[in-house]
Amino acid sequence: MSVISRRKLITTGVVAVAGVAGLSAADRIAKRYGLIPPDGGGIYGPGETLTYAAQRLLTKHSLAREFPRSMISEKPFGNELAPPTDAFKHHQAAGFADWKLDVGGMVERPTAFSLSDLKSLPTHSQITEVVCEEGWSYVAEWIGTPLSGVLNEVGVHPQARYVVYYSIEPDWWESVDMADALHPQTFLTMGMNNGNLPVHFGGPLRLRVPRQLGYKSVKFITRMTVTDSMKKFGKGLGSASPEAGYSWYAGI
Ligand SMILES: Nc1nc2c(c(=O)[nH]1)N[C@H]1C(S)=C(S)[C@@H](COP(=O)(O)O)O[C@H]1N2
Ligand SMILES: [Mo]
Repeated sequence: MSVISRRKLITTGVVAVAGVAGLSAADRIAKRYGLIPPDGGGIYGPGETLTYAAQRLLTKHSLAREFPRSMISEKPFGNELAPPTDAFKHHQAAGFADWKLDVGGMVERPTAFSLSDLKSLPTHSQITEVVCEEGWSYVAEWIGTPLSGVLNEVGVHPQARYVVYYSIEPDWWESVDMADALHPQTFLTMGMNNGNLPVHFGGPLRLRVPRQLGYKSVKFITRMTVTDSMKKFGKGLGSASPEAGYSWYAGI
């Protein structure tokens, strides 16, 4: 597909969504509001852009559904036991006493947060659903601190557009845009269903991104980088998911 016709497809999507009369206006809007996702240039680019742009324009301030306590799943499905790496086993044996979340990149004050640092920040809880792209889901209570508070602590530069986050588990990394990073339901979680977050479910520290599919809720988080561009991360597509054929933006 030529560059021109791909651009037309992208902007046509935005026109349909925004109801704006004219491709050049839509093109300006898409650029101005950053509606082209990092993986928007791939073969599936136009589709990814339409989904992302549609969500961003229509649901900018929406919340993921929260459930009553009575709907918490009795048998939530944790699809992994623990990362089979020595680094993780050492932390586990030490009761995660030295677990750190390093936050750096485009911030005023790069900081390594211990779990007790994070626990001293305001604690919130949400009862939301984990939805796997493979078709299963469960509802649980997630307890933690909103990522926005941590980002305020470190002082994010105004040009920042994405937050990249890494698991201690090799090859598990993702990113979200600032709208999702600052979203009130995006939590660094350390608790689940009134207890500590079990290793099964990503303990001791998992980022919950309830407005997107389960794979954006990366387990065993150790590191975050704030950036204005995803070009220099991995293959430049925004995260490990598009490298494996899934879309970077996985809104639900
Ligand atoms: N580090 C890490 N994070 C991960 C995964 C993983 O294998 N490793 N699986 C992801 C996928 S595909 C899904 S659907 C959810 C599953 O969450 P659960 O185990 O709580 O059901 O975790 C996500 N986070
Ligand atoms: Mo998944």
